[in-house]
Amino acid sequence: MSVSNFADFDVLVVGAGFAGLYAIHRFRRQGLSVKVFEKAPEVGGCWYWNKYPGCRCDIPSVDYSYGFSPELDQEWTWPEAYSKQADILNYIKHVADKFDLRKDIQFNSEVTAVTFLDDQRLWEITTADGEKTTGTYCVMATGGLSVPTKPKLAGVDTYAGLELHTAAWPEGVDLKGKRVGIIGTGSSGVQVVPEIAPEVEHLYVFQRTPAYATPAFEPTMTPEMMDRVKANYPRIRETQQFTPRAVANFNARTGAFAPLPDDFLTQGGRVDFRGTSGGNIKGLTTEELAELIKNYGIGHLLNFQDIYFDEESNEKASDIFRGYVKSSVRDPETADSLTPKNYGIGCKRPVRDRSYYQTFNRDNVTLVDLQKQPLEEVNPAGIRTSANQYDLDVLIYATGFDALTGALLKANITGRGGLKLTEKWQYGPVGYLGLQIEGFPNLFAVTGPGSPSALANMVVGIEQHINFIADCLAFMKEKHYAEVEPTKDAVDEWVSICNKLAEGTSYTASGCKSWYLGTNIPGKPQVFMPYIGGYHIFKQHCDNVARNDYAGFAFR
Ligand code: N01
Repeated sequence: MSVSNFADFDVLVVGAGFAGLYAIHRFRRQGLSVKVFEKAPEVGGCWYWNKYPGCRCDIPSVDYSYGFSPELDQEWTWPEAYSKQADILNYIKHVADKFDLRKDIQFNSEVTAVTFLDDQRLWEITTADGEKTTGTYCVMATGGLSVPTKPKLAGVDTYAGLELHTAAWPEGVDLKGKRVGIIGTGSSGVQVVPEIAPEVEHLYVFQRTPAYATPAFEPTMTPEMMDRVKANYPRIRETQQFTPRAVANFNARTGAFAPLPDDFLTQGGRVDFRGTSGGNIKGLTTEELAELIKNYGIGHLLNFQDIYFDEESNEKASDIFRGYVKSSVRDPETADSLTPKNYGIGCKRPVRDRSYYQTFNRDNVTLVDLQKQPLEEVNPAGIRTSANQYDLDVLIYATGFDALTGALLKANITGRGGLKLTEKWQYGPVGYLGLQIEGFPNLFAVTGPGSPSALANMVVGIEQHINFIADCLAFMKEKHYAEVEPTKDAVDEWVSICNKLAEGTSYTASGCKSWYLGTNIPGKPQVFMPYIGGYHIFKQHCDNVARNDYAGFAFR
């Protein structure tokens, strides 16, 4: 039963991934009625859809999990230190069952419109079957990487073989003995390639831009390590709140936390958002660097703070990486093609691999460098480049997502006075704290553009955002406010802060193209979308806003 006399529910939520599930639990706790709409037949969000071979998280399992329930922490045992997709999905299902969340979720329900009804001051959700439901508040828990993209290549719909996308991978795919092509060498492609290469007859990897792929962390989790984690969970959860990536840096092997640099809480902006205090690469000698890489691996390059802010340091790290590719791949021409040249390390999101480069030493794997032989068309038999026809039984798209804004824009959201979100965001996303948009009262996004989103541990960011929203709704109830939305001044200031922080970093350097910037989607406005200052600073900012009676928000 809704607290409003008019709405079907207090809170409507779109999406039953990590965010939607925690929303049910948190809003219920303060006596609000909640209804969640989910397109899939199961909970899990991106961890439901991305079932491709090799899919695994690159954030430690103990961090990439909910922090709201000490009991859940103690009862759940992670099989690996960095989890496979199936293990994360099992965890999410367990949470849904333990907290009895499924009863508030309507599965197989794609939302086709989200509309503010001006006369009733309610949000109305329409699903694909035409059903309409109203709520006082609406929370878009739709995820930042949930709208897969397929490039508009010539002949793209003519392919006659089996076509797959990593982000919509069906059960029971058998690639044994098949001629397989894969387009895309970002995080998803780099995970798939080494996993399927041993079983396929031949694998053709169609690469447009080579990645900086650094070896993934060792996933082994022993019972002793898990015991140490459980004994330290309260501190792990607390420490996450004080780090840029919302990762506690707890070493389960030794039982030690990595020390936090003193300036974490005072720097207020340009911090080491990789989550460890890596110092600067600039002053290090070749011998010192070689020793560090020998001890910590090539991925340690990403820990040096100055690679994100100083061009020369970035070039130094990028060069070392280029040498690493050369030494990993036997065929010099393939090694050259796999070497990133026109942009620096730290522009795109770090890609973690398991023997990715070594896979190109196999006889049944061919790299097709699309810079040397452009892709001309997809045809019924496969792919034709300027140099060759590649006949394929299976074609895999690992071509990524319309990130951060894609799901919000696709939901067909209309705010006050008929204002469309597509119109409001025609030049790029503008909002306050990644949470709210002017002209869309009582509508909230979770980890939207303008929040740290994918630059930090998403699960911690999600909990922080849902807690903020729930506290704000409690504040409104106490003050008898009916509507909340950000002021224009607050939005302008926040957008300007986000832009200034991103200026002059490796994320926005010339030559850098990434989904953070929207360059992967033709015609998408090119702005750096996440807040770059670090999760911990962002959280402090949100806490201050709440403490000051939600400064920057206008209430009616
Ligand atoms: O997508 P991407 P993703 N012709 O956008 C190529 C998270 N994630 O699914 O670089 C040819 O990174 C494109 O080439 P280019 C993580 O946040 C995490 O791999 O644009 N190629 C690129 O190589 C990640 O960042 C994990 O030139 C085309 C690839 O497709 C995010 O999801 C695992 C093309 C797309 O790479 C997205 O990763 C997986 C075209 N027309 C995902 N269009 C982990 O936790 C695109 N490409 C480890």
